[in-house]
Order: sequence, then structure tokens, then C-alpha cells
Amino acid sequence: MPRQPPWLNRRQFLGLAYSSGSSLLLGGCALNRFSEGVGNATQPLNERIEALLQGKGKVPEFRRDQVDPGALLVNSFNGMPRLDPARYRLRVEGLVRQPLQLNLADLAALPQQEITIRHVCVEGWAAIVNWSGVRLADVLALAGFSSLGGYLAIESADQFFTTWDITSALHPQTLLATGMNGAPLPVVNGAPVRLASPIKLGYKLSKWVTGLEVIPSLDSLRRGTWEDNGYEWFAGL
Ligand SMILES: Nc1nc2c(c(=O)[nH]1)N[C@H]1C(S)=C(S)[C@@H](COP(=O)(O)O)O[C@H]1N2
Ligand SMILES: [Mo]
Repeated sequence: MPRQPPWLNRRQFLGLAYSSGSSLLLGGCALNRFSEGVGNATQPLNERIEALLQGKGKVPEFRRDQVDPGALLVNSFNGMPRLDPARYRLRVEGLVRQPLQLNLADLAALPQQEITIRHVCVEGWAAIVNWSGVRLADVLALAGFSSLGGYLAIESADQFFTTWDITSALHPQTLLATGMNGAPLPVVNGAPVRLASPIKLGYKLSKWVTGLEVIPSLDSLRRGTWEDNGYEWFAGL
């Protein structure tokens, strides 16, 4: 068996280890790094997964004083939804043992994390940002996601849509952020809840997240707002 990465519990790990090769081994940063290094197509699947998991540690973070608040440009393709915090619910559904509707107090009750990372937009700008919130992995674990769920579909209030591989979703630095640079997340940046992660390009980091659906496979015609318009699906950094 591959060694268990620290951010997965035993059941999640077994699910990952036995989920289909295609879901774990699609293109992208972790895989590219992996395949350039130790991997080749003739390696047994378990060995490839082991290398992938071991090679995918935490991305080094920046210091809090390296944040440049002015560098983060607002990039929204379809207006700016104003979600009422009191009525906000995050739906977690699909291949889960227990579908959830979490309010902001539910999210605040989970362990709070903070990361200072670089946000990179494919349009040619980047910004160091401090994000706070909960691990996406903790929310998925709360719902008890199935090992058959190789992907996560993410719905936003502005109809923005994207899909992630479950491995990237479970990465310990992938957050559902409710705070930015030490303050509550501003509406323009996705309040009350957005994705933040140092392992994906900006167009995978949904703002105004309202729904998470664990799905078994990708719909080739509906992989994401930007992805369906020619942008690369994995979009790893
Ligand atoms: N819901 C939603 N999320 C989104 C977008 C969007 O238009 N709608 N734009 C994406 C892009 S391309 C980038 S670079 C970042 C920008 O985040 P910011 O506006 O907080 O800087 O949000 C991403 N998430
Ligand atoms: Mo972007």
C-alpha cells in the first residue's frame, strides 16, 4: 500500500488509493512534477499513487507582511452576487454518506486555518494574499465522501462553475475561505465563502460558493465556466 498522507484519514485514503487511475492521474502540476521525476507509464498504479502522494507536500507559504492588498485585482465574469449571510447555506451533496447544508456558524465551528499564498490569474497578474477559513477536506470529511467520488463540482451564486479532482480538493492548503487579509471576506472577493489554494490557478478558485457535489466522473461538456471555453482543466500551479 502507498503510505497514508497526513491529511487523509484511513477511510478516505483507502478510497483514494482504490479509486480509478484516471481520476488521480490526470494532467497537472502534481502529476507533471511526479512524472518528470519518478513516474513512467509502466509503473504499477499503486507505486505511481505513492509517488504522487509523497511528492505532493505543502506549498511553502509567504509571511503575513508580504501581503500586497492592492495587487489582488477583482476578476468576475458575471456580476457580483450579494448573498445574505444569515440565509447562506453551503450544500454538500452527491457521493456522500450525509448530504449537508452548512450555515456560516457551522463553518465557523470547524477548525480554522490561515494561509498566505500567491494567487495567480492566467490573465497575467498575481498577488500574495492571506486567507482564513476551513479546510475543504474537513467539510468533505464531515459529509463522508465516497471513495467513488473522483471529482468535485463547485457551484457559485453567479452561475460560475468549476470541477476539481478530489485529490486537489483534499489538499491541506485548499480552503473554503471566509476571511481575507485579516478581515471578513469582501463581497467582491466572494463573500461569504470562496475557494483559496496555492495549487490551482485563479479560475479554479470559485467565489460565492454555494454548492459542492462529489461526482464519480467528469462530464466532458460541463467541466467549468473557463474550462469549457478552452482553458486547461487541471490548472495546477
Ligand atoms: N464565482 C466566481 N468565481 C471566480 C471568478 C468569477 O468570475 N466568478 N473569477 C475567477 C478568476 S479568473 C480569478 S483570477 C479569481 C479572482 O479573484 P478576486 O476577484 O478575488 O481577485 O476569482 C475566480 N473565481
Ligand atoms: Mo483569473
